Amino acid sequence: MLRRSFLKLAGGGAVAAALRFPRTGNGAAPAPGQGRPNILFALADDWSFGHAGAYGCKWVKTPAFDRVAREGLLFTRAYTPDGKCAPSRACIITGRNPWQLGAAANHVPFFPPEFKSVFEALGEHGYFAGMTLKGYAPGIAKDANGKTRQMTGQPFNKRTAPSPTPEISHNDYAANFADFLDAAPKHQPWSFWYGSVEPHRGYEFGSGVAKGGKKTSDIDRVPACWPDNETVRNDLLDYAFEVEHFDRHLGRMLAELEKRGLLENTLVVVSADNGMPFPHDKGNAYHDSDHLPLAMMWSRGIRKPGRTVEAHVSFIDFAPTFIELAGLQPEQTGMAAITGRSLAEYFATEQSGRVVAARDHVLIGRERNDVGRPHDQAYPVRGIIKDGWLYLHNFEPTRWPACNPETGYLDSDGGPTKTEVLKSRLVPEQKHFWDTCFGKRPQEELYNVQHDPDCVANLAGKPEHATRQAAMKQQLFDELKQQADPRMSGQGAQFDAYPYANEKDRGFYERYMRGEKPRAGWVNDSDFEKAPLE
Ligand SMILES: [Ca+2]
Repeated sequence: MLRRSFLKLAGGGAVAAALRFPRTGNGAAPAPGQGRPNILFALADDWSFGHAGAYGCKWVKTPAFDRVAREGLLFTRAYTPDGKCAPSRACIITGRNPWQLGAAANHVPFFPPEFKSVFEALGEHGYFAGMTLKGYAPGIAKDANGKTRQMTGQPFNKRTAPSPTPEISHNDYAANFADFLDAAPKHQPWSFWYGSVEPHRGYEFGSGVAKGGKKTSDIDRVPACWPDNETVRNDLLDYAFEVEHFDRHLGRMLAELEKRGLLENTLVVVSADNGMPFPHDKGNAYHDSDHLPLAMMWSRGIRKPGRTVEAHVSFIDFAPTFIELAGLQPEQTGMAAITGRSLAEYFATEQSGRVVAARDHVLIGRERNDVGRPHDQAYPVRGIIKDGWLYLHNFEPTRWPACNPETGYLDSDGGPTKTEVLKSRLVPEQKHFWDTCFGKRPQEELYNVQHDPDCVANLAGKPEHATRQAAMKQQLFDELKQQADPRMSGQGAQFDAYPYANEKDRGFYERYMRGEKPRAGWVNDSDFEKAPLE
């Protein structure tokens, strides 16, 4: 069957059936490997929305991402429900929101054995599942018998290569992908999780200029939550240089698929687990924390490539998409009930824009990210993004949002921009940067993210926005109740009680204040304030 007529068949209510059983031209049974699509899931580590050529950015060059968008779909409103590595990845692999995942709502948890991942399910249903470097992490995931789980597939990490800076991984991701393709049985579909650790910190300071050929003047704007100076601009360019490393390996993977004749029937998904590792972004619940780049291509299955999808989509939508493309019913998978909704409805249409009316908002939130508050407590937040507005509800506003100052603000990765913002606390005309990134926050926050994407002007409590604020809170709480969020039934303290899986850092606050020197490798020594702040 020709591609066009297959896609015609795939329209309307027949999407799932048609996508499950694409046939070859002469009506014969599908050729080996040409039935169910392969899945290449490329996940950068800490990359924010907008920082790709396809979104018009000039100082981050991403030809491979741009190609995926051009030959497939570019999403402009894709959000993780939780802007931190482990909980975001938990949402991806389960199709459930963080508040539906018990201990896996937290960063560095003991991942509950009862939640099967979509890649484990695909592996049980005929897929060959592989991965490289960073899969579900950081956290400890064992099955009921104590055996370590491979929740994103079997690892392929043997190949290494010299890295452009000492801070970039030696993993030769693309070569490991080629090894995986060599190992994949020829008559099976496969899934591969490309788990880059770029652009996670640290960075080689000045590498964006020295090695990436960039100029600090290339940056069109510095977000309003940080000082605009050469140090911050260099930090941004060093981040850009690492994004480009991720993208280069993606480009090599696409070329490898093309060479092997596999690109046509591979769904390629490219995104990041959370926003950039800068204060106010990664680990928070602001717009840049959770709003992420996303592009997908699949020559055989996506109609009218080059479309832009403006609907709100959530990372909990990936797992049901993969299940649908694998021709499985959710109940066959053995996974806990999925909250997300398959994105395949965007593949078989010719329309751009929102397409599905129900996708007019997303829910977001956070529980415990890093340790560094008394008793390993979280900074619990829930939020909703709708109609260009972000409403946030902070459940424990007396706590420090980025963790306690005297223990290094551990919820914010150390780096030049964090250091600049911390310095601003002592400079009266700049202290607003510190207040925005690290100061305590009111219970409710409301931002017009179309006009204030950096979320620096909190409009909650303003009479002219009271109706919107109340309506957004109502919808958020109603939906969280439907999803059995423990925060809605007074049981939220359970998230604080789940132990941090890394014993070395558990109870960090009390141990540090007792005079022990536990070492938090992701921040700088200068991040620790000499005394508690009010
Ligand atoms: Ca991350």
